[in-house]
Amino acid sequence: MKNDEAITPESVYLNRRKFIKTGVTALAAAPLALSAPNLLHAAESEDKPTDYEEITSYCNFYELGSRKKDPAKNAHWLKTEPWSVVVDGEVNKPGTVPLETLLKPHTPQDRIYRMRCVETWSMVIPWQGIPLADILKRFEPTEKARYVSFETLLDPDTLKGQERPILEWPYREGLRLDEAMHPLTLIATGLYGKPLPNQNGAPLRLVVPWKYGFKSIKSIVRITLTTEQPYTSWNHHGPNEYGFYANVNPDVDHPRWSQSKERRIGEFFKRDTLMFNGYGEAVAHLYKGMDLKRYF
Ligand SMILES: Nc1nc2c(c(=O)[nH]1)N[C@H]1C(S)=C(S)[C@@H](COP(=O)(O)O)O[C@H]1N2
Ligand SMILES: [Mo]
Repeated sequence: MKNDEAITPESVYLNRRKFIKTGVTALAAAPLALSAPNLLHAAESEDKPTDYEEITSYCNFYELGSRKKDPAKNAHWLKTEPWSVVVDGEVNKPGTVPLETLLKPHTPQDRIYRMRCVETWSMVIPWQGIPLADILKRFEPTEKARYVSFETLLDPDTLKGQERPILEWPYREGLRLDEAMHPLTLIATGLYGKPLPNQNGAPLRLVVPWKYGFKSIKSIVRITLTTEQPYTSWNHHGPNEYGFYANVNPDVDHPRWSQSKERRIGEFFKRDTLMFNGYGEAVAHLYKGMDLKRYF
């Protein structure tokens, strides 16, 4: 895949850094008086976006193969039309997500987020999308809703990765409701100003920038609000290795490797991993009083 003119030039994203810095200053000065837009600008990444080529060719999407280059190569296995996303469970108005409006090229907002994989690589990705909260509110979560469960398409005939029992398919992830409603939590429908490539989770995927990459489930077909903590694929696969919370935390090692450093794709030297992937000012309050070594 090659960059072309349709891609918003990198300079446009880099020019926004000044704007973002203003947000950071505001945050330091008055952390409690923050409006949501300021908080978002503060939390957005000041780092240089990773090349489009890297973002779309170095992927984790086991349904399309388990090596990093497989999802781009096998992207055509995923058929995104027709597509529908059901929202059900603890909501007053169950139904389907209005994809016609959501996937229109000009409706989504730009968000530049740092992403950190539990495998210790990271990227900076200019996403387009809309906050998950804006979607969930339309379905009116009930008073009993406490968690949100997400499911990827199940279709082993075409998604050949699902023929192998690496995980229990379909891929499933979950968030606590307050995490799901946080303004940083995004349903992404594009990157670099272009529709989401299949290998990055078309037509829509979750992005939770303060958590390890596996929380950011791709190619979603179902969102269920629940009263109990939902099943999640990686937690089921290895409960000692992949916690339900999966917050980026340099102090909690994966049992088989350290989480204290990361390699930004495109860079040579490793950098220190930041608590909550650097989004602590925006999200630490969600975990007040919790032992994050126990709830890892
Ligand atoms: N359905 C599905 N979603 C998934 C995965 C997957 O294998 N299947 N991999 C996860 C992991 S481990 C990571 S790090 C991110 C990677 O997103 P990217 O390939 O767009 O960078 O997707 C996450 N979402
Ligand atoms: Mo990951």
